[in-house]
Amino acid sequence: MTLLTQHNTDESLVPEYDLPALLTDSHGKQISEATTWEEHRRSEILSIFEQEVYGIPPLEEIAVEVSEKVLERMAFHGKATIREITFTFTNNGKRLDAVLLLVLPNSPDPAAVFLGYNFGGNHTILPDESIQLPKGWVLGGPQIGAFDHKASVVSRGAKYSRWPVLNMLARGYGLATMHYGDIDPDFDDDFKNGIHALFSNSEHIKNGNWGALATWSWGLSKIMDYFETNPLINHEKITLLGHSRLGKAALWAGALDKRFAIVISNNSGCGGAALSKRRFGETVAAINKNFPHWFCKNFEKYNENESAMPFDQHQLLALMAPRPLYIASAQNDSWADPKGEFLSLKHASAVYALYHPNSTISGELPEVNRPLIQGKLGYHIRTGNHDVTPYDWEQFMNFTDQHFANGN
Ligand code: GTR
Repeated sequence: MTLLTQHNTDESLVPEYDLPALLTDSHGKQISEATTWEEHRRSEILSIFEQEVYGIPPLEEIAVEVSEKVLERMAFHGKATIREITFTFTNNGKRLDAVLLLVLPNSPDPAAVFLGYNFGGNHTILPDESIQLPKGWVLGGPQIGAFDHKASVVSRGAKYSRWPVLNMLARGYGLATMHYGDIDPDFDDDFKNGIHALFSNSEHIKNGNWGALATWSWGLSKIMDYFETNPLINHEKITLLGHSRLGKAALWAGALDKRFAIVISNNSGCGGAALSKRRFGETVAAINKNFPHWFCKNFEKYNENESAMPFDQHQLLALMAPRPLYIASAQNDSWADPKGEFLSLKHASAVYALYHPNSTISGELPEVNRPLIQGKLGYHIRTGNHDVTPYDWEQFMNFTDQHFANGN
C-alpha cells in the first residue's frame, strides 16, 4: 500500500478553528474547581474519546499468567538484572504470549521504572544474546534486519540509541519494554489477530469498535497490573512513554489508567498530542486511510471534516491532570505538527491550573532545544527529525527526577 503523505506545512494555510471547551460541560455549565472537573467533566471527555476516537474497551476479563525468567544477574558490570516476563493471555481456548524485557538496578529499593513499547522487538534494545526475538509479526524493515515482517539476529542492539539503559540505571531507574506487535500486529486484518482474537464479543470488535491503538493501551495497563505484584518495582513511580504511534497509545493508556504517575509523548502527532483542527501535517483523513485499523470507525466521520469534531486533542492531554505530563516535538517533524502539539498542551494547561496555578502555559512555542518546564507540564522542540534521541531522554529523565524527588 502506498501511504498518503502529502500535507500542509504552511502556517498561513491553517484554517480558522474553534477549540471545543475544556471547562464548560455538556449542559453549558462552567467548571472552575478540580473536584467538579474530576467527578464530572473528566468522564464526559473520556467517553467522547472512547466513542469517537479510540473505541470502547471490551469489559470482558482475559485471564493472564505471568512467568519470570532471569537472563543475567550481573549485567552492566553488576549494575542491573535483566529479566524476561512472559504474559500469557488466554480466553475461549485461544492464547497469546507477550514478552516484557525488564532491566532493574541491583539495589535493595524498589525501582522507579520507565515503561514503553518498542517498534522492532526487545532484542533491538540490547545486544545480549539471551534476549528472545519476537516470534510473530514485526514492522521492522531491511534497515534493521527484519525481512517479511520477521525479526532476525542482525538487529540485536540496533535501537540502543532509542533506549539509553545505562543512563537510566545511573539515575536509579529501571526500564520495561515490550514489542508492541506482541499485543496486536500493526496491520489491517479486520481485527482478527493479536489480542482482538481472544475476546468473545466479536461483533463489537469486528465492527472496528476497538482499534489497534486501544489494544496497545490495554496491554500497558496489563503490564501495570503486573508491576503492582512485583516488590522490586515501585509501582507508584512508573513513567509511561511512547514515540509516534506508540506515543498515541501511551497517551490513551495514561488517560484511561491513572496509575501511571508520569506520561511522556514523543512526536505523537495526529491522534496523539497534536490538535487535529489545525489540519497541519498529518490529517484525520490521512491517518484513517493509511492506518484503517488504528482508531474506531466513528473517527472516520471526521475525515476532511475536522470542524465537526466536538473534541480535540488538548482534551485528551487534560485527562492526564494532575499528573506530570511531558510533550516532545522535533523541528523537522512537520508531519506530527510540532506547533499543534505545543498548542494542545498549552490549552490543556487550563485544567492543570485548577490544581496548580504554576502549571499555566501562556507563552508561544519555545525556541528549539530550550525545554519549557511549567509546574507539572513540560515541553520541548529539539532540532532534528522524527525519532527518539539521547537529547529527548535527557529531558525526560530530568523531568522525571524532578517530579519523583518532589514526591510527584
Ligand atoms: C506515520 C504515521 C504517524 C506516526 C508514525 C510512526 O507513518 O502517519 O501518525 O504514528 O507513522 O508511528 O512512526
